[in-house]
Amino acid sequence: MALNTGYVARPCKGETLCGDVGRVWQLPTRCVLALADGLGHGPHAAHAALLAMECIAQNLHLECQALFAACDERLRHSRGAVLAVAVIDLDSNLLTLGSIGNIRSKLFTPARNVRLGAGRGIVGAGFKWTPPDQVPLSNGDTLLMFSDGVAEEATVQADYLNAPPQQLAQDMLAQWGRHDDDASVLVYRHA
Ligand SMILES: [Mn+2]
Repeated sequence: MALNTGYVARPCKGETLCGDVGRVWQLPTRCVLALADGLGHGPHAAHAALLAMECIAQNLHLECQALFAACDERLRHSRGAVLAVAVIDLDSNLLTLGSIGNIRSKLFTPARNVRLGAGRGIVGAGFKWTPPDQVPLSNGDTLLMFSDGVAEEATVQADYLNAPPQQLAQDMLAQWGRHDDDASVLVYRHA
């Protein structure tokens, strides 16, 4: 993980493979973060989430909608997954956040906390596309993406937002994570 990102995932109790998978790609002018939660638990859930990551890795040049369409096609014969993808354009400082299903994405800035990503459905089972959110970022803004194995109301105290992203991810999981579902947290701090 790069210095300005953090990631942690743990399988639900009784499983060894985690059905939540997150990845970060640092490109010359963009940073791409993705978090997928394969339906259910165990190897089949992990397989679906890994297929999504593989598909994104091979299609990083695509626009958000086309990227989700490619993932939907790739996951057609899998369990399916919920998926959120954040693209940060490092020239324009613009965050584009596409999401299908219940990966939670929250942006913390000094002025406000914003919940992003409203698309419903399952990647691999077809879905009605919902246009991505677009938000300009300032230095220090922190994006948290987490699966439903972490409490929906999970939040970060303002005075804690400067903590290193990896520590933030670990502490979030420790404080808000459930043990009866796969749980994962992906953090990005804009710099
Ligand atoms: Mn889950």
